[in-house]
Amino acid sequence: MSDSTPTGDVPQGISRRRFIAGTGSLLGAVALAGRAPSAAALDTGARVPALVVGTGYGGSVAALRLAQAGVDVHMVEQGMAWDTPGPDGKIFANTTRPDFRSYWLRTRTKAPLSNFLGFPLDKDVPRYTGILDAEEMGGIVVYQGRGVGGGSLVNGGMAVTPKRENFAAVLPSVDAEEMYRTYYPRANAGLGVATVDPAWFETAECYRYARVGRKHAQRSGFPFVFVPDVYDWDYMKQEAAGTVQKSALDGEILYGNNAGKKSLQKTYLARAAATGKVTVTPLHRVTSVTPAGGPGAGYAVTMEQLATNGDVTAVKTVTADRVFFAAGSVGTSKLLVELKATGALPGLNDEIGKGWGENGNVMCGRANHMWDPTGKVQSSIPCSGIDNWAAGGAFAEVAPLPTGIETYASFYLSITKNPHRAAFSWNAAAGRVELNWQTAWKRPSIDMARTIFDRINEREGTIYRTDLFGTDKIWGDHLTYHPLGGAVLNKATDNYGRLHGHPGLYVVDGALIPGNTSVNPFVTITALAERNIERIIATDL
Ligand code: FAE
Repeated sequence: MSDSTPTGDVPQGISRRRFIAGTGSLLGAVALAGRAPSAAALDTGARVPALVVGTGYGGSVAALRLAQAGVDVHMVEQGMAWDTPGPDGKIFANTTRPDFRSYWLRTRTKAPLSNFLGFPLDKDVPRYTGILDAEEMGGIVVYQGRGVGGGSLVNGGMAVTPKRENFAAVLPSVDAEEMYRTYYPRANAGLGVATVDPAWFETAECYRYARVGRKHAQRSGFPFVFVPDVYDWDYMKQEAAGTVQKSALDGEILYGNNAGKKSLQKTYLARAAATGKVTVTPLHRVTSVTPAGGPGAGYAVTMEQLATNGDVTAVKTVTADRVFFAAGSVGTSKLLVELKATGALPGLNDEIGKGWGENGNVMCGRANHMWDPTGKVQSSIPCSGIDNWAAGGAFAEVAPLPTGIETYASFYLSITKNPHRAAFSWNAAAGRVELNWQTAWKRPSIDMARTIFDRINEREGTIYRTDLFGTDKIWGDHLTYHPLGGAVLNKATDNYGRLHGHPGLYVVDGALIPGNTSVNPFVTITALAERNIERIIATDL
């Protein structure tokens, strides 16, 4: 779940110092400017050497590394730049007070937790190119970030490297040794990943919920692990001390974070901007990519310019020598499936659109006893998890429930070894791409999550909450935060993301990963992009 000025309403000098303190020398001085590439209009008829569709993790890595190799890069992003404060002086809306900035072209909010204590939480909002997309397709709601920075604008920043023994199931064709030696460390450094200070954790009121989560996990015999994050932990300590504007401790996460989170705008995109070779065109949606002529002529890329109410105000076509698809698992898959089916990219193979999964996401809450309060003020940034992957197929993030009141609730997002994979297909009559995910396919995920929470409930004498996802509904099984796949590595592409059939077209985002990463996915998406772009630069340019 961030911005070109590090905060919306904190004086810039203060926030920049905090940011420097939290990132150290890791990212280099350029990143500390915290500035995304300048926005520039791309006009019809322009010719660019490299065009990147989307500005999330895969796109940001590709843009930075191409620019460092001397290539001029143009990034096209359908969402907003998120660099201008709204009427309240802040760039992003608070999680508890969604407004026009919060949702992508919806007239009613669609909060992942739809209810609380029996009351529905959703409300009407003006239709706007807001930051969080709740895309409903094929029996599942797929949450995604929209704007310069992609998912890094809205996510919890949990930066988890999968266990080495699970890696073969994540990316079977990739040399694990190389990933763990070179590309995971490179991704973690580039993202500014760090772990909470364990001594501070023990006393911080805002992590009471995580300590309760640990106690319950350990009493039932489950391994409890600290999980790294891209939040500036030093800034959070100062939030707790009351010396800076509160962000994580004001519950900011889902609709953007106005201070301490190191989104891509502060890391990869800031470094890309500092090369002087990367520009971004926000509020433009790529709709077509097709060969511009004979071999070597590049690709004609068509895009729609969007007004903030979603209306199309112009259609533009430019030519790009190379196109990097980085529109996210769903965005890239939808584009490629349509372009193959409609004949714009006839050389794509039959793997396009296949191998999509939701990282086995399922949520639940538990009702604790009165002697186990989880805290009125909870940091919106999770820092820990329960690892029952090997024994029960579930890794559960100990998640916050930052409501501002004492709820006595423990809340979890589980990532499970769900075996089901869906496919995208083109519905010609309706003129849209569809996904054949089945609601019932979440059953294995629920069973796997229960390997943890049934046992904890039994040990603690507690019960599941039934009021968070409706009335009398335990499981948040209707959604995912982690869409993966649809243009799987070494199937739809070669082993480095080159699309079959069309030289000069590449996939660099979460679409490459076949449905599951066993943990939260963005470090793996980043590391894989680092691996692939290094090879592409060495051999294709
Ligand atoms: P992504 O970041 O989604 O970027 C794609 C970009 O392309 C977006 O900005 C789109 O607006 C843009 N786009 C799409 N279509 C077009 C088009 N046609 N033309 C132009 N632009 C387009 O892709 N992961 C973790 O590892 N840890 C977490 O703690 C975590 N928490 C999450 C919490 C929430 C609420 C959500 C929604 C996600 C969370 N994730 C988390 C998932 C993570 O953000 C996601 O895997 C990555 O952002 C995916 O990266 P990609 O580069 O694939």
